[in-house]
This record gives sequence, C-alpha cells and structure tokens, in this order.
Amino acid sequence: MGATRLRLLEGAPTTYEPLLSWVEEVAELTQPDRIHWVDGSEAEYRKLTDELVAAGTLTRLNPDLFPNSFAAFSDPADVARVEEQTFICSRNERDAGFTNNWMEPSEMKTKLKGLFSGSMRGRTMYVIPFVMGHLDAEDPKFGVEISDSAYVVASMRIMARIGTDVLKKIEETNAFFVPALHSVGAPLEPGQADVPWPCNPEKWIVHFPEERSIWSYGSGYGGNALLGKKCYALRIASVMARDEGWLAEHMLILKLTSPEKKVYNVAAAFPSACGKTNLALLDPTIEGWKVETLGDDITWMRFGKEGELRAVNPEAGLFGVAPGTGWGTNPNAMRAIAKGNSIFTNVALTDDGGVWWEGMTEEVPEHLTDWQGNEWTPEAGRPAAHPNSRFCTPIDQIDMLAPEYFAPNGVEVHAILFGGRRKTTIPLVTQSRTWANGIFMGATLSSETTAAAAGAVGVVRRDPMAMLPFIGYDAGDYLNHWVRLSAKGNAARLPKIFLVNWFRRTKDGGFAWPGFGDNSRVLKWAIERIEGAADAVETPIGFVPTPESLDLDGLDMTPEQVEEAVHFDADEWRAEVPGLEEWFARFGGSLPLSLTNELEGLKKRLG
Ligand code: GTP
Ligand code: SPV
Ligand code: MN
Repeated sequence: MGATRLRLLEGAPTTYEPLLSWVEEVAELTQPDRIHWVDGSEAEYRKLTDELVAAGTLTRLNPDLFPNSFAAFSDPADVARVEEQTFICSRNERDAGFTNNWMEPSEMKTKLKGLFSGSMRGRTMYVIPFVMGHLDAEDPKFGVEISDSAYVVASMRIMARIGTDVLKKIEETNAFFVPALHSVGAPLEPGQADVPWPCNPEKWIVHFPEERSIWSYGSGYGGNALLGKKCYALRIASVMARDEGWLAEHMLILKLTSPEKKVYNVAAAFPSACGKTNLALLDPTIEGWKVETLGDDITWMRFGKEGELRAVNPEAGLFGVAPGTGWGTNPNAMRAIAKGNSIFTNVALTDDGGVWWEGMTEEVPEHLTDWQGNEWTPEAGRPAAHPNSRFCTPIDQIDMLAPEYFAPNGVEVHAILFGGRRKTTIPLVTQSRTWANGIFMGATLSSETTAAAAGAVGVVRRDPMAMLPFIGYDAGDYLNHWVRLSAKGNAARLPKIFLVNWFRRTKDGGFAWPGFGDNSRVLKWAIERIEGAADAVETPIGFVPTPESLDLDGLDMTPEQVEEAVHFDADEWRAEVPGLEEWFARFGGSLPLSLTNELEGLKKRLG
C-alpha cells in the first residue's frame, strides 16, 4: 500500500488497486469516522444486528416465534422507491428515453459530489463486495456497495452473495465491479445523537449507465438502498444485457412439474406489488401439479447453446410485500419467514414480540403496536402495517426451492407470462397469437400503481414488461433489443407468451378470480396449450380459455362467474385502443416496426 494512502485504509483486506482507490476516493469525499470491510460472516452479522438493536433501528423479535429476526421502522417519509428522484444519466439524453429522468452526467456528478461531501461524518463506512448471480457463473457480475447504513449491510447479506469469497474472486480474476455508492445523507456532528432511521428529505437514486456506476443518496429503504437489487440487477444490468446480448427482467421464475412428471419453467413479469412473490411460491390447488421456486423478483435470461432461452435468479433472498402474505394465501412464504433469520420493515408488532400485517391471519389481533410505534386496535381505522411493509428472508429457507436455483447456468424457460393489475378489460389469461404478438402484450402491459413506489396508488399506467421504473436505457431500444435478441434464439424453442390478470373485478367490485393457489389452474391451461391439449377461443387479442378447458375441479364458482373472469369484451378493447395508440406515439421513431404492425392488426381484428 502506498505511503500516501489514507489512514482509514490501514488494515484493508485487499490490495486490489481499483477497489482501494475507489474506496479511498469515497472516504475522502464523504469523511466517515471509520471503514468496515464487510466479510459476510455470521459473527459479523450478529455484531451488526446487536449494534442496530442498541441504536434502536432494529427491534429483536421473540426468538420462540421468529428466531434471529428483527423489525425495523423507517422514517414515515422513507417507505418506498422514489421514481421521481430516480435518474438515468447517460451521456446523451436520447439514450435515457422518455421513461426515465435524465440529467447531464457531469452536472449530476457535481450535484452528487456536493451532497456526498462529508455525508458520512460521524458514521461508519461499510464496504460490501457482492455478486449478483452465481460466484462461479461463466461471467460473474460483481459489485461493491459502499454504504453508511448497517441496516443496508444486514439486508444485503440476505439479498445477495456478499463478503470475503466475493472479494477474493474479484481480486483473483482482476474483475470489473459496479461501484455502488450509498449514503443515507445524515452526517452526525460530534456529540450529536443518532435517530433510529437516519435519512434525508432529499433523495437521489442515480445511475451512470456508460460507466456502470450507481450513486444513491438520502434513503435507507429497499430498492433505493440495497443497490444490488433494482439499481444493479435491473437498471445497470439491462444496459449490460443490451450490450452483451442477454435480458435482465423484472420477473419471477418457477418450475412446474405436471402429473406426467414433465418439467416446465415459467417466467412471469408483473409490476411491483402485483403478485410475483405469490406466484413464485404458489401452492397449487389442483391434483398432481407441483410448483418449485426459482426466483421471485428478478430474472436474467440468455440463449443457451441450442438456442434455448435460459434463466437464472441473480438474488439470494426475498424482499417481499408483507400485507396480503398469509397462511391462507401464501403458506410457503409464511413457512420460510417462520424459520427466522429475517428482517421485517414497517410491519406491526404483536404484544408477544412477533410481527403482524393485514392479511397474515384471518383473525385480527386485538392489540398491536403499528409501524409508526402507536397503539393499534382493530377499531383504529388505519392499517397496522404500512401497505409497502416488507419481509427480507433468505431464499434457501423456502422448502419448495427448486434445486436448479443453485445451477449457475439456470433453467430453460418454456413460458412467459406478462401480467398487471387491471379492474377491467384484460381477461384472466390470453395466449398470444405469435411470438411478436407476445412481445406486443409485454410492450403494452398496463397496471394500476401500487404502494411499492411513492405517489398515487390505483392509477392505470403502461408498464412495458413490468420494467417501466427499471429500464436503464431508452424504452424503444429496449423493445428492439427483445425483438432482435429473440430472433437469434431457436424459434421452435422460444417460450410461449401469455397475458394474465389476477385482478379483474366483477360488477359488484370483488375479484373475479380467487387468485393465489388457484392460479395453478391458469398455469395448467398454459402448459396444456403448449402441448396442444387445451381448447381455446380465438379472439382479436389472442386465445382465451373455453369454459371447459380450464380445470375448475373443486372450485366454488358458477359458470357465469368463470365467464366473468375469462371473457373477452370487444367494447372494452375498442375503448383500450386510443390508450395504446397514445402509448406507442410516445416512443417517437424508436418503436420496433413489428409492434406497430401488431397494433394495426389488432385494430383491424377489433373492427
Ligand atoms: P414486488 O416485490 O413489489 O415486486 O411485488 P410482487 O410482484 O412480488 O407482488 P406480491 O406477490 O408480493 O403481491 C403483492 C400483493 O398482491 C399482495 O398484497 C398479495 O396479497 C396480492 N396478490 C398476489 N397474488 C394475488 C392474486 O392472485 N390475487 C389477488 N387478489 N391478490 C394477489
Ligand atoms: C419492487 O418495488 O418491485 C420491489 C421492492 O421489489 S424494492 O426492492 O423496493 O424495489
Ligand atoms: Mn419487484
């Protein structure tokens, strides 16, 4: 180590110059009191969580109920991703596209340097080496997050592969790593007491796609702060994927085994808080079909040697929406959570030191401490847990985890579902007419906004491939990349594409379809379509099930009710067309021609 190296770097567990010089540069800018190199060990986790409990950031849960588990309560203004403050700072504005906020990179750097200047004063700067995907993948995707939040370190240990092994491999292979800088933006003056959830009212989540770097300021929450997740594994990775010929997608991936023991892997893109984790951990309500989990939020896909599309889950944990996750709706998630080793954020506390959220149990507890620390009873008239409260749990605690999760080359994808949250118009399931028609379904996907992002909830917006907040470049280029890349696959082995909607409403306002475990009936129909075994009605939008072709065995629904869930409504679709035209117009010239043709074809078929 050079004599001029910063004192804080003494004892660093690496001699890897690209890393040392970046850490030094950041330390000089942010002025932390000390640097901690994260090794990812059990002992380190114990020490960090003990410190977080002492600081009041974490509450230790009753170990008889949730062993080695903690609850965190955020600042009430730091509860979700902040899309308005998320930027893609490519050199040219055009490359960020109309779906992203943009600022000229050097202007943004100047602004960020001002904010980060001294931002870690009084705090520890943690250096977290991590890899998204497998350490022994052919081309492992490394990152190093620097953060001044121990909560981030503890959460990153659950969500990604981190620590000494990763650092060693980076050094040994002289690897590139994505520098991912995070500060809560709350420096401490000498003697100043800390708060349980430090953060800053001003938040910036910034990506520099050409240099593949991330700067995140002001928030300690989820996708804003655990930089391996949305910032790297989607926004930066989507740019890498464009340049290297693969796909980084906001998809779950599950392994489905039929009664004949045939295996089908299904990837599904739904926007945030629209059912990925629930589908990935589905407990089928039909006989003989088995579901195993491969991933619940992010899927990386590339073509294999035979032109088959292969998928891996780059994450190591679940960061799941708590409300609605219950013993009735998602027992597999509940069993994984009950094993402990979890961090809950913004849930409610029970009087016996456990956690609770809306939908966890049918019976509502008589007394709770709500996510803001207030007394709560069922009469309170407000939710006890924040609608975007989350559980953070190691993925290998899922009993139904597919062994292929551990395979660096992943699995072949046989079907892709695109889905959103729509009260009307979109039937329960529609099979695309062709691959191009399937890409059109993805490109025009729409959904009501949810609590997963700050802002209004329930507003319908277009969300291409459920990637609207996560495409790291121009959205038209992104759709072109899908079209061009898939042309390189083996056409006979391309997955079949389906559009689904678990959230259609009846005239009375209730859900038209029971959802959750009963979604296995839709999966079965999709597989039988692939095998040419299930009937369908051809409609202008694609193929929808005939009433007889869906397995409704044991389901308490009248034929009229089923019809309400599955039917194609020509009037609703004619009313949808102007919105589709408006959406496509926003792409300017960058939309693939095949998609323009798809829209023309749809209009013709609708008459
Ligand atoms: P992110 O982690 O934000 O990306 O969300 P996600 O897509 O994984 O969504 P998740 O599975 O956590 O579900 C979000 C909400 O939708 C929860 O409150 C679920 O209870 C609810 N939900 C999931 N699946 C269904 C379904 O089939 N029907 C109905 N009605 N609700 C569902
Ligand atoms: C999402 O919003 O899609 C999530 C949660 O999965 S977060 O990690 O906050 O992005
Ligand atoms: Mn998500």
